[in-house]
Amino acid sequence: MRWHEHDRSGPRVITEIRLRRAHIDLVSPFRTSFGVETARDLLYIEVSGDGVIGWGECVAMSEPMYSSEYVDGCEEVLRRFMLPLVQSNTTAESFTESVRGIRGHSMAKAVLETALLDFQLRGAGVSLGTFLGATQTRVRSGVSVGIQPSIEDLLRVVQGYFDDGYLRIKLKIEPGFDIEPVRAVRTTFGDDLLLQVDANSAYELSDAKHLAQLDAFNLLLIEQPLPEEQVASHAQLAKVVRTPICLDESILSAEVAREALDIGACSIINIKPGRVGGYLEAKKIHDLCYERGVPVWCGGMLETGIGRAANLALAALPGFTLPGDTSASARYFRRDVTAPFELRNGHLDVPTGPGIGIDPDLDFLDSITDRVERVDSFSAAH
Ligand code: SMG
Ligand code: MG
Repeated sequence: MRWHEHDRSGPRVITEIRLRRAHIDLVSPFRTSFGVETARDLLYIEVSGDGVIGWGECVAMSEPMYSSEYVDGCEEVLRRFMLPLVQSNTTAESFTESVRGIRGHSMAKAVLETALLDFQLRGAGVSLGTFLGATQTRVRSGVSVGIQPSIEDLLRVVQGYFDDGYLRIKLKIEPGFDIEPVRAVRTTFGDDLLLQVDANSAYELSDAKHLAQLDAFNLLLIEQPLPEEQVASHAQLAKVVRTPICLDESILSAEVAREALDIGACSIINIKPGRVGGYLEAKKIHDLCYERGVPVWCGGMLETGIGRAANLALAALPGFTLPGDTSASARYFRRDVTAPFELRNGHLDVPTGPGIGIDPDLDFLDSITDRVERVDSFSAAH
């Protein structure tokens, strides 16, 4: 479905673009196999015109540890190579076409594409969920649990999320914190708990036998055990490990997803719009997997309410049959930049308003903002 099919009043004209940098503390440190996050270094793009503001939130972290992108680098490539391509009538679709020649930098592309998409959908009075083809009004919510100092700490943290009502628990693992923590959680919480693990590429193919010990715990999946580039090695690993392999970091586009599925590198995919260049490419991956009966779920990058709202719209598509890392605002922040997303019976509601369906609390957002700048390359072009 194209956005103009819904358009009630003609396209809005973009008159200004702003780039905002902000920061917000996490409620607790989040440790993965690649590092510890204690705060979120934020970059938002605001596309405005005719009284409408479209918002995008960049998912890159402050350091290039999850992937090669990092938030200051995103700002640089946006300013130098992407924002100058935007004109008053640029749409998400035309922008995506125009940056096809820029290699990589998916997270930078995604934040601008999302702001453009939100702008045009708000102008047309259409929700992002409707635009993408959402079939659910609320989505099942999972939570990602960081590596803890001890198994005792892990059990306490998991108990807290279990009591909150999360419907699926994901444990971050790394060599030295894998089999025993998983065993402890499985034993303590029983066989009915939906449980999965995420290694963030911390293992090698030679660890296959070690990882096969996880087969004893009836996990939903093991996420990204091997390095991003080693897609074919995952197909080898899948021959040794019975637990389904899910790829995250490796899946950079619908084409990579197709190839990974074709060679048996994974049987489940974690879709993160930021990692694949935006919601249009994310939908393509969904459609491909849906057609093939491959389950997908929506990943998370510690987003504030702006990014979370958009992810919920995506997670409402019919192929998202597994709970995602779409947790409530309180799992991340003492106060969110939007009205908080709250868990109700383990679900989050999908916003229904135009575009991403939620507005930031500007007073609060301003209070955590380091700088907001009008983008000159855009204004100079008009
Ligand atoms: O948003 O709840 C969230 C984070 C979920 O574990 C999560 N994300 O590899 O899937 C992943 C990680 C990447 C971010 S870690 C800082
Ligand atoms: Mg992951």
